[in-house]
Amino acid sequence: MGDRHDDRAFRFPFRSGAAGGAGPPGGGRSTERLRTSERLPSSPGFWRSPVRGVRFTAVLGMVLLVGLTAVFVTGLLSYAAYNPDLAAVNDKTPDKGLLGFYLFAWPTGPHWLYRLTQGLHVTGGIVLVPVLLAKLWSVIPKLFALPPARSVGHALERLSLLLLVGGVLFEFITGLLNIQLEYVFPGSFYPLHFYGAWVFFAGFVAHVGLKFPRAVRVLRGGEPLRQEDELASPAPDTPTISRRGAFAMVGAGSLLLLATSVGRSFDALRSTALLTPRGVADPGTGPNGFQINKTAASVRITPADTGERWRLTVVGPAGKFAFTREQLLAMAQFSAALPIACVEGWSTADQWWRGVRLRDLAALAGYPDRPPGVFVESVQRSGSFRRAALRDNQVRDPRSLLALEVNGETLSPDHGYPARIIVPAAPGVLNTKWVTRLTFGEL
Ligand SMILES: Nc1nc2c(c(=O)[nH]1)N[C@H]1C(S)=C(S)[C@@H](COP(=O)(O)O)O[C@H]1N2
Ligand SMILES: [Mo]
Repeated sequence: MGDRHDDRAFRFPFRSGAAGGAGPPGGGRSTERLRTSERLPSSPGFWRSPVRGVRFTAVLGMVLLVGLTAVFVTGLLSYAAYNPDLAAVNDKTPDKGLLGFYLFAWPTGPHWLYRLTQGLHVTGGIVLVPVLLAKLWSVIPKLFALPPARSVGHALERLSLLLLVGGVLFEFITGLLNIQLEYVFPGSFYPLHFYGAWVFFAGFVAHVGLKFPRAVRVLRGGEPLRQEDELASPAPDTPTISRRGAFAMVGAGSLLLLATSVGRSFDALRSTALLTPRGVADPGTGPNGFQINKTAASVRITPADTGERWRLTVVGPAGKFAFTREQLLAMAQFSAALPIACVEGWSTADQWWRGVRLRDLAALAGYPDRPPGVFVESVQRSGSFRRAALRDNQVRDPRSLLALEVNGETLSPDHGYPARIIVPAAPGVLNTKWVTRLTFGEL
């Protein structure tokens, strides 16, 4: 092994100054020193792929500029859709302070809004993995370049890279773990992914500010001279793949991931979503035969909890009222075609829900005109999604239901029998199953 490296050092003698001034430490000129330095990743001659170069990096950088921006923005939207500014039950990051500056009242239309934004967020993130890995690979010589900092400016730049690279890897790893395994985190996934996103974004903005003009110049101009290309190896190996071939490989990797991921958002393609383990329970066929997040059994809901003794309690200024399922079925029934769209990125086509409008229940509770928000509780005893708060605009929407039936059949136990919430454009988390109590009022 040592022989091979020696050989290489002789064939491509390293000349300091030829490649961005990262000379051997101490300026050693003896053959002995050169040999040692060539073996270290801090030497530009150590990195020999002829594919590396500023053009390769600039192209990938531009793809990531667009792609990661889209993933970041849809991520912020996803967080807003949880209504964390509404009530403590919805808020997984009570210490977010200024970082929550952008939160807004999540709308109820178009009814597929969250299905779209979260599908883009998750599938987009998955598809960008090969591009991200290729981009990191393309600049890896710089990670080892010596001296670690040439100036204060350079030191600051490298610090921003730490935020950027650390942040982006952290976000991808936590995101992928969450959609694959769920709940492998110490505490909640949300604060990790939310705060991590802002750390990443700070580094991202700094990096784009520093590199964008150069990337544009590189992409506009022709192939740069080797001396001007600090990412090109000063001692390139014989090519085994062209640069175009390398792009094709990255693109093919992304397409493969896309092909095995988009199915999570479309019923007809569900079986192609090989990378989606969301098949906790086989939903079976028939009216209730669509994706199930958690089964009743998995959150320890027994038939006794939802049987004869079950009541829906409605609370408001008019008092406290309890209804059996039969009484609810005797009220005016309304229908709405709405999907389930989970934070994990999967969603269903529109299902045909039928039940009592939330605004009618609000009227019963004492809000006949402008209904306020509602605090929803299920019979589930533990778990973070057993309760949720909904906004006034969500209660007001005539499509927001306490559903009793789906696709013309009684709700199955796993889809929330005896009654569940369904709200247009809301994330799955807010569509509480096995509901037993609705408290209307300012939250
Ligand atoms: N009580 C209760 N309701 C719940 C949940 C839960 O864990 N407990 N999970 C939510 C989540 S995360 C989703 S995506 C939807 C899924 O609904 P489905 O299983 O009917 O498709 O239910 C929501 N309602
Ligand atoms: Mo979900």
